[in-house]
Amino acid sequence: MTTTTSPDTFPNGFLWGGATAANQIEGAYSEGGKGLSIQDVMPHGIKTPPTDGPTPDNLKLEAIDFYHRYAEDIALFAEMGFTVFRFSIAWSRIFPCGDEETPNEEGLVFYDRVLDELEKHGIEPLVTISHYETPLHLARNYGGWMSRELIGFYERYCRVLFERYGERVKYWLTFNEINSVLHFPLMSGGILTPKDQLSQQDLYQAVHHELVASARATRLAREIMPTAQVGCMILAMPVYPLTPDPADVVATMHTAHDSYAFGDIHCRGQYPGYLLRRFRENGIELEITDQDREDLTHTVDFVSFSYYMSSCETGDPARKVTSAGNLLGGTPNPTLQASEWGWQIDPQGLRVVMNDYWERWQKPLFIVENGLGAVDELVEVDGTKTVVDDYRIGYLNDHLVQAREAVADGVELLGYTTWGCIDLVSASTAQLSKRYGFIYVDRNDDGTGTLQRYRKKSFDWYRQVIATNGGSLQ
Ligand code: BGP
Repeated sequence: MTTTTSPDTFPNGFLWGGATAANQIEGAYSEGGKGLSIQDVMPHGIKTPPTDGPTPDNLKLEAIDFYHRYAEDIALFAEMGFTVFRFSIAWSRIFPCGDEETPNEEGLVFYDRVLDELEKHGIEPLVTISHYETPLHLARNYGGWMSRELIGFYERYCRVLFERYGERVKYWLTFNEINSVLHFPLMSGGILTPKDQLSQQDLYQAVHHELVASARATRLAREIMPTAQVGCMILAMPVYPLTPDPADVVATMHTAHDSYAFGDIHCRGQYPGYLLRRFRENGIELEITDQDREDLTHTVDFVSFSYYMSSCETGDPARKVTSAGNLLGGTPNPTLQASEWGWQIDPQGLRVVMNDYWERWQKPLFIVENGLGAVDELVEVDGTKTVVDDYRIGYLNDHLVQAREAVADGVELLGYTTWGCIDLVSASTAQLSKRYGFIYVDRNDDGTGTLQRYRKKSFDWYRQVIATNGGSLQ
């Protein structure tokens, strides 16, 4: 395990908890008046085309049944000492098609109940407004975020959420991993056109619409909930030059710009020069209205991000490799080990990315995803079923140590939520066997299992970390 060089600890009031997304935990895909979302037709994750409708092999249709078991699950989070819980609201529970005038009351009531439960345990909610869950109707009938009309639908959805939950929810995230739309147009942008048939023009227009929608949500939040804090959410994957060759360094800069652009716009309120240049040189002419420009000036209060891994970049096409397991691709780093799914494990990269973002944007940061997807084995220890997940403890410990280093470097960090604090369905592969949780859920990739919950060894470890505000880290 990495050792810390600093005696500093996390700030007082630091928020500790876990993160989830509606489509990966709730199930009940057609209950409570919910409409279909794109996830209901994505049974095998991001690598395969969508199906015509929901199919029995789609684990997300039932997921881990949080829809019916939320009280039990939140009680377990409370037992670990969570002070924050990140979850998303399923847009298609509130607006089943996405383009209705009035919301579905039953959907709103479900989240009232979730918030009641969190309040009961003194857990602060952190709400993602859109986490890879565009209503399917918007994807099929409008072309997803390629259509400007989605800005209005999203704004209406936000207004409903802010008016309904504004007094109970302080922290909001507009779009999960907004930069991922460049890589996964369906999952992140509700765009059914296969990526290889999608023009850069259409893709960046969709990006623009999401960015404007995010800024409008921020403005609306300030009007309706003056004390709310709105953050953008970025998939952070630091990219290193494969060699000291300046050509590799320049290639690295270009790849890094893909992610920086989203933070730059959210934090500075305008398009950066390097992106405008890319548009010019590739014949991309976006429709950007004066109103859009004004909207974009409503910048976020904080920057949240997911962090799992880093990768390398090279300017030499012969050396460029896209390793199969990597979320965004990228050339593997020869100095790092990878997870069972090929994600390269790099705790120090977290410190690097935190310093980088802080220096670039000068906005408080929030780590809203970090964790290890691994195969777990349920075993019996002293008569109790559990998982001895020392590998997960090691991963999280080492990342938290580096986060603490970054705090000692002067980075302002609001909190930390591990990804998939309870086992859930994977976003990229739609498996349940890729487990992240402190809580094991008895459900298998073939759909069998009792859905019963079991505390893993990491459950007690995390409780200790929270109780000591990180003091127990090694
Ligand atoms: C992020 C997503 C999450 C989550 C996580 C882990 O990209 O925001 O929804 O799933 O990655 O990825 P996976 O589930 O593919 O292992």
